[in-house]
Amino acid sequence: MNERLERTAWFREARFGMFIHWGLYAIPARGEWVRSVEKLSNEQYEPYFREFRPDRYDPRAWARAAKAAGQQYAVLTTKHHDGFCLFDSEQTDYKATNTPAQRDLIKEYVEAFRAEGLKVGFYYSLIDWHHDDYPAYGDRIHPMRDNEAYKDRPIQFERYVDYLHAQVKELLTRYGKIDIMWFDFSYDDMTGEKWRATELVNMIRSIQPDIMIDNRLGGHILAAEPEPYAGDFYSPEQIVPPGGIVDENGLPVPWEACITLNDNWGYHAKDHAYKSPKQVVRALVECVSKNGNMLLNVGPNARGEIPAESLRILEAVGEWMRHSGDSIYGCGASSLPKPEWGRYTQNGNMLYAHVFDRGIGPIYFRGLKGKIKKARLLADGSELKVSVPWMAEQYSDTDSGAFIHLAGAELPDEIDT
Ligand code: JFZ
Repeated sequence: MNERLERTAWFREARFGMFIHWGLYAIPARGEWVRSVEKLSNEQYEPYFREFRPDRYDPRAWARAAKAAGQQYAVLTTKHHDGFCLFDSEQTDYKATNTPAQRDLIKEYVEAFRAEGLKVGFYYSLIDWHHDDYPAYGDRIHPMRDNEAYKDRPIQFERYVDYLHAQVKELLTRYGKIDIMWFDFSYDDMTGEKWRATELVNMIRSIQPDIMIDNRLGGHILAAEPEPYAGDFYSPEQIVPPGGIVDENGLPVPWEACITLNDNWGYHAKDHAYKSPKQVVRALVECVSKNGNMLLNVGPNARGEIPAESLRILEAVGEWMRHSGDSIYGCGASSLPKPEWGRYTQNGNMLYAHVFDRGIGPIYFRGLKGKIKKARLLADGSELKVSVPWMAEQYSDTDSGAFIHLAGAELPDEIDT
């Protein structure tokens, strides 16, 4: 087993995590890109720093919600693109301890999630709209890119890279064992060694030898010989990759689809385009059926609470996970082709059939004639009748399939997968 597979072993078993986007942008409540999208100057964004008072911040409640949803790990934004730090960094004054919050919010997060038995990850933005030495012009993602005043501003980019390295070091030395480092993101020529990525990864591994790192420092994670900083897992965003993810040799690469519950990562007061619990469960099943994980996002509000709509979805997903989690944890792709009526996940010789399209009559299992030792309904453990087509021609049964009968079975009704 290579190092990447060793480091990600727990992660590939866990399959389901919570992504948390939280920062000053929760106050304007128009998503985490608000500063860029609306081209807000430092002066216009400044009030949020002075007003940040998350009086309802209770990371134990977040951790309990994650655990009850069946999530086994979490990743929180220690710093997003706006540069604001939720932790007590010595490298900047732009941090939670200098707001009315007056405390290190990362420390409390780590302690709370660990106490619930969840693995802990840090999101850290490579992009920084606040640092004086981050390029502000000629750069497609900076809020000030169209502002002439910023055009010839002299910057010393290496000072920013030093800052980034020093902050990562703080994050990985102060809070004990950290399980995931999630960098975001590289683009254009702002990638790889521009971040002094090999040096950065060597430093990270010297402090936290078992930590997993995502693939957004740049490099080619799918190459036969990836760069040392190419990452341990691939991070598709807002999509479940149709064919899973394989490298140039055709070998599976660990991956994690990050997915929002509505259409924003950061809190957005007017975005009610929430997915249904059923859609979320099916997306999770889809990920696992292709050897992947799902990192499901919540965007707590300015007072520090996960929105009620998000909590309701998490609860319903948790309900499903309680009776059907065995078809997720420790499972991966089946070697059988995708069935017409849904998805397979598999753990050893245990095959899980996720029936998305119940249709009428028994469910047909192509190619499995004589191979099903026993069939049970996962939700309640009750046995199900297995039969073989009695008039094979009638079903054009060239693949020698078998039927499993659901008639009379109590299917979980709320989310009928
Ligand atoms: C980034 C952030 O800009 C966003 O705010 C959020 O944090 C998300 C998880 O990550 O967005 C990206 C990053 C990379 C791609 C797309 C959106 N990409 O590579 O396609």
